[in-house]
Amino acid sequence: MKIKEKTKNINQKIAAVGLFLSGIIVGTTIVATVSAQRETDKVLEIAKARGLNPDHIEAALKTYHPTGMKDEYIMFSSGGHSGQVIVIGIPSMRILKYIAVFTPEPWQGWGYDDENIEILRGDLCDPQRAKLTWADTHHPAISETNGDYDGQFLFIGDKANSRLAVISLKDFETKQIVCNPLGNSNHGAAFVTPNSEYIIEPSQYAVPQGGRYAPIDKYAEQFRGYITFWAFDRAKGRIDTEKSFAVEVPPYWQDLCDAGKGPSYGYAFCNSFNSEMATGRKTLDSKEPPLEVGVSANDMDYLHIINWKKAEELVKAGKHKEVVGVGGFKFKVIPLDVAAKERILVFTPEPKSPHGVDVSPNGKWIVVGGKLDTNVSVYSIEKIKKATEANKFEKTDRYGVPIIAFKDALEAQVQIGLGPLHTVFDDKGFAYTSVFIESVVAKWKLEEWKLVEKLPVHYNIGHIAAAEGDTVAPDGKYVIALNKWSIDRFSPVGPLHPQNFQLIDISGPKMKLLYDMPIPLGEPHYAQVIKADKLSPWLVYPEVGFSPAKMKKSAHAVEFGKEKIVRKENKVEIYMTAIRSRFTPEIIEVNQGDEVTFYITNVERAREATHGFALGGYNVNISIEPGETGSFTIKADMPGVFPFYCSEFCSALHLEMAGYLLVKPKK
Ligand code: K7E
Ligand code: CUA
Repeated sequence: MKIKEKTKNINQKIAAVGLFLSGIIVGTTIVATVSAQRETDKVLEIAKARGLNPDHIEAALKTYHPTGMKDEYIMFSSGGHSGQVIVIGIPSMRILKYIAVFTPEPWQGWGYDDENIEILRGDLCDPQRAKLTWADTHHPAISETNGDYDGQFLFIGDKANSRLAVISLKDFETKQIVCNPLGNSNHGAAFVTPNSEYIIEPSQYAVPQGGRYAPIDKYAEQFRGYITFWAFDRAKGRIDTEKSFAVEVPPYWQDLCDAGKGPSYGYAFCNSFNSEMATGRKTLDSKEPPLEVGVSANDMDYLHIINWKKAEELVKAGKHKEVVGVGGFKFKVIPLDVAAKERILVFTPEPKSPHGVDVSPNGKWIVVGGKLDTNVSVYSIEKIKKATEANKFEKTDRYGVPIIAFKDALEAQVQIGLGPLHTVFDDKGFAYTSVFIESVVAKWKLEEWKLVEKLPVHYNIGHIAAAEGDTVAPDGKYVIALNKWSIDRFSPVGPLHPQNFQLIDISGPKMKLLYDMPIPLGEPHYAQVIKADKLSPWLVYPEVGFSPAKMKKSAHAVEFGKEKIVRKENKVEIYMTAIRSRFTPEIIEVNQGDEVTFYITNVERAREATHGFALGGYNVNISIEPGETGSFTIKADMPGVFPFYCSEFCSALHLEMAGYLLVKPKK
């Protein structure tokens, strides 16, 4: 009986979809003509042959983009340990670009061009970090104005090496990398304050101040964490390292942060998960607990509440120290005792192996997920401020940091499932939390503090992203589950599986799974989703001879017809132009041992007329986009004849776009 009813239901649904499809097929008239009916039958036949049910058909209709149709949203996803950023169209889930950030990438010429080699070396980077060729990117952050994405810049952190990158969304290229001289790992980077005044980078694994050596049994005395506030100079599009500062914090292994907004503007909230200060087994036969046990011993760790507005004033008043860090670089630090005394740093307990912290769109609520908890814990900024102003603390920690009692800061706990991690929001007052252990997205209602629905995802969701879902004005519509495991979702490709991004429709009363997208590049962590029309990238560079690194006309640009070769002793400079389908000059002869620099200007103004410059044997491939001046330098120590050619298929005579570098041997 029940099965019959169900079948009837499905049949009705299919008929409804059929009617809907016939409506589409006949276009403006809704009259189901005979030919439309035939088309509908054909569609339903395909669906039947492929085993698709009405939900699948609906999902296909909501995600399919015929040729030329563009996506409504753009997602910037971390590329995990690929060290890159992945740009994805939503809802089609098509990959649009990998932005080269910390890792060399030949198509973009990233790491081969002189100017971007310099960016990769980084600012404030010690010699070791200046040589790195990979990173573990975790959290991308789009620049904000008044708490809303403005589409101008993107920031992303490198967990492995405590670095931060600035990407311009004018050309989707990396403009700056900074190293944090205070330590060797971060995690929460990058999170921006509501006007991108600062980019927040918390350290993760505590190390001795400034990256010095200290024995592990001096952990409590000498190891420290840092919450770094990198000052962003929007006009220059660069981090101003001089104006940046850090707040020293106890060695509790800080995790993610989020910036307050509205009533919580001026604050940053950061998690920690090793208030035990566990240091693992110091010897192989040690009876001490291993790290994962030691670090998880306490039921509570500390939510760090940082008043960055006040910290900024203290730095202006000179109440900071200059710490000499890794590589001898100096950095402004507000010492822990000052931070505690001035109430720049205040704690409140947070349960059970905390991970994500996310501020609600109205700025009133701070949502914390605990990896081993079944609740999300919601804190009230009003209560936090009230307790701080009234000096109502239950105690201080061993470093003198005041602690607000859990009950004095907590607004509510919502039981949503085992292992809540990260939370994003929609435009209707709902929150969506990733629940790792249970493998679900949990939808719950803010202010009613009630679980509404759980949707299974495949599998073990880490982060979660929503359309503008961490701004003051989320769009609703879509949530993307950033699942860590795909297991059986795709055709097997060996033991290393891709991750699985799942697109979820949240526009209706029930969440609906629309699409599975494999991510085969690295393990992404966070992603942000911006309305596509907020981006206005260049289609060609604004003028001929443009340097993307300097974001202005290159000093080495050359006009078409004014190409030249300049020799000064054993230095040779080649000022070359590229245009379909010719490099000028084409034949270049140098002597073995010369230092040879090519400055190549792509004089094209046409969209897509990119030329690549590939030089075999010397490890060179640069990308010279329309208007760009690219450059590279080689030491011509290999004698011989080396063909160079254009590595982008730019025209019918693209193979002919070539030349020779002749390196004449020493006698
Ligand atoms: Cu934001 Cu993966 Cu770095 Cu959680 S972390 S999943
Ligand atoms: Cu230029 Cu191919």
